[in-house]
Amino acid sequence: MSLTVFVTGATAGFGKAIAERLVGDGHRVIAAGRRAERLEALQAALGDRLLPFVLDVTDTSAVAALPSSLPEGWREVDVLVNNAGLALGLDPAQKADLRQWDQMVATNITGLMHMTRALLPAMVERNRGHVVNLGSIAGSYPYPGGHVYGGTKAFVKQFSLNLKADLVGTMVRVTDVEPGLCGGTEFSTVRFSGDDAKAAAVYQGTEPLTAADIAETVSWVVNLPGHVNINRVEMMPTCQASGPLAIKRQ
Ligand code: NDP
Ligand code: 8X3
Repeated sequence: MSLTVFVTGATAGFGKAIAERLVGDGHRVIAAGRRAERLEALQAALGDRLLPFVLDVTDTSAVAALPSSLPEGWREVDVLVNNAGLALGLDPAQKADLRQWDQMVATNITGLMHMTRALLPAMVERNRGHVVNLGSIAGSYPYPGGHVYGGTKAFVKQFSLNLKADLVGTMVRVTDVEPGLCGGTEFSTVRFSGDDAKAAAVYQGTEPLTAADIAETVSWVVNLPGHVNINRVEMMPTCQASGPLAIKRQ
């Protein structure tokens, strides 16, 4: 069955790989993001089963106008992949930039929340749908400098579980995909404000997850039969593990 899938943050990284994979699976994808030229390039590569849609998820009016602002034939969204998100900075909380905290909350929490609220009612009405959220291991395990980023992903995890509680009795599914270290995306370049050397050092000497691994997971959860709901998928590269609790000894 061919689904209509709305992917936020499809101009790079996971979102782009998810769009490519789902079009390859035979679905239609609304690829959203702020960089129009990237979306147009994606359509040029993938064809008419991909609709480029310029959207900033922090623009609450533009998000509230969904799904009516979509072109005719694209308004019945079966699957929403809330992927747009970012981490900014790695300084300790006492030195962090408050504007960066606000931007992470606006994107990773408010944007995801508003996108869901805009598209969920029609899914419930049709008694068919799926919300796939991009959480992170940072939502379960703390690390120095993770403060607000980890907090936003803890929100994504709990929001996903709570959505599921509200949707029991409908055929609308909810999944939180929670990856760990993943290379080859713009995530660390964005986190370190364009400092490519600092970004590359994050992955040095590791074999991290790839965007294709995440896309395969999203493809798996979306293409399962409708009665199967994968609640959470926590995934790490084999070279990563959760660390011990910190103890400062005298
Ligand atoms: P990238 O930086 O490569 O991609 C992020 C995407 O989000 C871009 O397409 C960007 O598009 C989009 N985006 C950012 N802000 C907005 C906004 N306000 N409105 C619309 N789109 C926006 O990151 P990844 O692909 O690595 O990460 C994707 C998701 O996965 C994020 O939620 C991230 O937190 C999460 N994640 C990443 C991990 C990793 O190690 N890479 C691990 C675990 C989770 P544009 O700038 O064009 O708008
Ligand atoms: C991205 C993974 O460990 O950099 O969510 O927070 S991490």
